[in-house]
Amino acid sequence: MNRLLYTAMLAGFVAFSPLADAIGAEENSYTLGNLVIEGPWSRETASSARNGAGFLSIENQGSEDDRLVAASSSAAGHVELHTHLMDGGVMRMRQVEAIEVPAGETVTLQPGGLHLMLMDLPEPLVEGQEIRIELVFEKSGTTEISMPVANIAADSGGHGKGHGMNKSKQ
Ligand SMILES: [Cu+2]
Repeated sequence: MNRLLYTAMLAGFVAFSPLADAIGAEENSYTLGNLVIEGPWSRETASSARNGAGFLSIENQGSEDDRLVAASSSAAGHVELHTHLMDGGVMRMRQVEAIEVPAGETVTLQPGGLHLMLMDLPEPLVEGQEIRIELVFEKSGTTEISMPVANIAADSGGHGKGHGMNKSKQ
């Protein structure tokens, strides 16, 4: 798509969105069956960055375990489910097959932990933008959410501005 057109459409979308003046607002909440998805946010990316990350929390109010098994976004080539693991004193990201959402529990995707990995970004993520993310759950099905893009310095969980690939390497 023509970039100017895209930018214009995006500006229109943001202007008419009730979230336009509440970027990163934690009250941004979605219900899917027994699941409540809250506070989705992403972080702007450097123009050279190929990947970004998405964060949110998922509360399972039901009595049956569920799992997040896939995600996708028009803002990314593809989306992977990632976690962080310590490996020889270095924190590394690793793709996981699914993110468990046990009955009665809340799972939080956050910097330094579980996250959505937005791979092969066609365009950098820009602060103030909102990207659409489709989430696929094994039992509850599929939903689409809007994910505001926050400043690059937004709550990094003390892990610096990077994505945590080598954060313990000084
Ligand atoms: Cu990752």
